Amino acid sequence: MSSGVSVLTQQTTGAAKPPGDAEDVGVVVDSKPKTKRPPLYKVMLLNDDYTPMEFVVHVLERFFGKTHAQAFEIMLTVHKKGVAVVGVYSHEIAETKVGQVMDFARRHQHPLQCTMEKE
Ligand code: TYC
Repeated sequence: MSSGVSVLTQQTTGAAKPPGDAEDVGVVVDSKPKTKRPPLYKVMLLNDDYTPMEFVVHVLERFFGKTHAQAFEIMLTVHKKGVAVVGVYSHEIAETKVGQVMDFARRHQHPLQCTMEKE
């Protein structure tokens, strides 16, 4: 990131003097650089009473790149606690994951819910 201050030899006035006079050389201070990191989003799975455990494990492997052991552990956390964060992503990636899971669950007629929330 830049310092926010740059010293430039720039004309600061131009009124009655011929350009290029020494007194006309000034200092320009940049405004503060205000680049922001893009927000991140938690993607969460919610528990329900009907979606089979094996289906949730499969979702976690297929769409979230979890190993079978990781997927089983996360599934059990959701089953016991009601919800768990399964990953943190940019808005676009999070939206894609949520869409993929919701679509996959709907196609298999399971009520599994997947949501996203700004971190
Ligand atoms: N509670 C479900 C059952 O007993 C399993 C389950 C786990 C469902 C996680 C959804 O996100 C979920 N079959």
